[in-house]
Amino acid sequence: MEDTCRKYESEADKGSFYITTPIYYVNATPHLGTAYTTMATDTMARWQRMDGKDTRFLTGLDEHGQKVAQSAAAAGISPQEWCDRIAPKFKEAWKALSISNDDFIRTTDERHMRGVQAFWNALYEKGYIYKDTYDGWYCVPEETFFTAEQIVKKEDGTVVCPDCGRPLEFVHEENWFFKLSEFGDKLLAYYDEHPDFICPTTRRNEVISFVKSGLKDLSISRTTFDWGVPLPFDEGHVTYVWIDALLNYITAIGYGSDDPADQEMFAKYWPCDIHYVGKDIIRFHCVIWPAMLMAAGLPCPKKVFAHGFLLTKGEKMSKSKGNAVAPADLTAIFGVDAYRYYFLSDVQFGADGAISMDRMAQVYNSDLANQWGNLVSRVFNMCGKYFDGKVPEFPANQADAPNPLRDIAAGLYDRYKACMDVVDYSGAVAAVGELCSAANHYVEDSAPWNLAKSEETRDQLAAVSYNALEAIRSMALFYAPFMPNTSAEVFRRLSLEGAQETRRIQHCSKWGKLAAGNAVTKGAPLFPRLDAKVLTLADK
Ligand code: ME8
Repeated sequence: MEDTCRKYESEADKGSFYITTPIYYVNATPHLGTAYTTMATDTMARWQRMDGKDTRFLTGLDEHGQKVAQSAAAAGISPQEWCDRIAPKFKEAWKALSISNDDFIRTTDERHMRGVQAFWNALYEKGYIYKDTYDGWYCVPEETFFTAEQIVKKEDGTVVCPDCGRPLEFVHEENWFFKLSEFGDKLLAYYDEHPDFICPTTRRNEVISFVKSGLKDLSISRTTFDWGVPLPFDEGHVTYVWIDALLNYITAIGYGSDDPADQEMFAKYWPCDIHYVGKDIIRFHCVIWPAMLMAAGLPCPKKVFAHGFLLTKGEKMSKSKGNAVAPADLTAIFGVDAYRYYFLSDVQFGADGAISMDRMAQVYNSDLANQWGNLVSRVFNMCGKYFDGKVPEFPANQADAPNPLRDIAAGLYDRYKACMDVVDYSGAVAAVGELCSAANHYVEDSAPWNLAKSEETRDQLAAVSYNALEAIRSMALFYAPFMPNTSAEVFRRLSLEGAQETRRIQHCSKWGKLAAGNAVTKGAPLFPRLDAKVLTLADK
């Protein structure tokens, strides 16, 4: 991956790993776009756990702000009721996609509101806020302020958002302001000293030139509505929703709490290892967020990785564009694991990716049905037929025979880890795919059906079968962060139930750990070939 970044290793490695998704607005239900970030985060979190890191994976919901207040009012219910109706839909959708988050924060949680207020007090004490009048434009759907220089005026006189093209509101309010303008040089110095902070590199360049163009102070409280976290020292003001939302990353791990257990958690996990975000919200995460943390005297995150957009017919998928597809519509056709595999392997993480049903079907059939699924079926069948459904002993007299699978598997951990270290999912998957395709060729070339014809070649048959089974065990380990359910199933069939829960993948993936005598169950195909009729339906 050329346009990438270096590793996210910190000088003081605490053995912990903290990773987050954005917290999603509750004005929409989960769609392929929000699911994409969440799956990518899940895959990285699963990998870090398997690789021995004490991992914390946070996701959640952004429940305050004008947009949510307006949606609730239009539905004739209170904003809290609105949030309470949407929140379970996210939780269910993530569960259905096998998302293994350790926590789920909602900005209406008491722990969060308390933390936000503690943060206000810190900013106040450190002198980074002041009160003034805001006269300017506001985009409610994006919850973003725009200056007169940034807005777009249409021919009919309407003023629209430069980002999303929707009409802007003019706001005249007395607000609290954050002295963001004081942080330009400090931010540039931080980017300079931490070249890996913003990834991929294109985004880093974009942020640097934005900061160099000059930062203005930011309005961070609102007074014309009340759906937000109240200021601890100024009644009638609620926190600007982006300030509220960004703070979730620290309130969820105990910021603002007096409880020693919370404080310990904060010390363990902060600063965050990676914030995953879409490229739409990079400035909030790479400019405003680190400036807020610097103002409060807290360390900045180690990395923000901004991925691209999933597009349908060339447009970003989103609720407002009316082109949102629910993950369940695709998992019903492809299954959860194939869905996860496709988006993480075929779309280069960082770049935009078109959502194509045809391409999904192609990848499903070639990589999963014909390669991974086929390999497991044929090797487990072989084991049933020739070795009574048991892992054969590897014959000592075969130790010096060429063993291409062992050779490939020997370097797999290093190759895979090197890719995951730079957030290259496609590369990590390709490293496992190489072993998979080699194993299919190996079985084909070794012709076990011929070896089975004579007692003289019985040892060779046992060696071929053992090697193929052992390669499968290794692949199931490395595929587990991407396809956790399939790996769990492969391990069940190998009588190694739960092997994907390991915290020591480097050790467990060492060649030869598969014990002879383990029962091997054949089972149904892991990835049945897709019915052409189903695909025609799906494309409509
Ligand atoms: O921005 N392709 O929430 P949001 C890829 N609440 N990713 C997409 C996508 C697409 N078509 N559509 C959405 C907010 N996403 C704030 C965040 S965080 C402190 C506050 C993903 O519900 C992507 O990660 O609009 C994007 O950044 C995020 O959803 C925006 O979610």
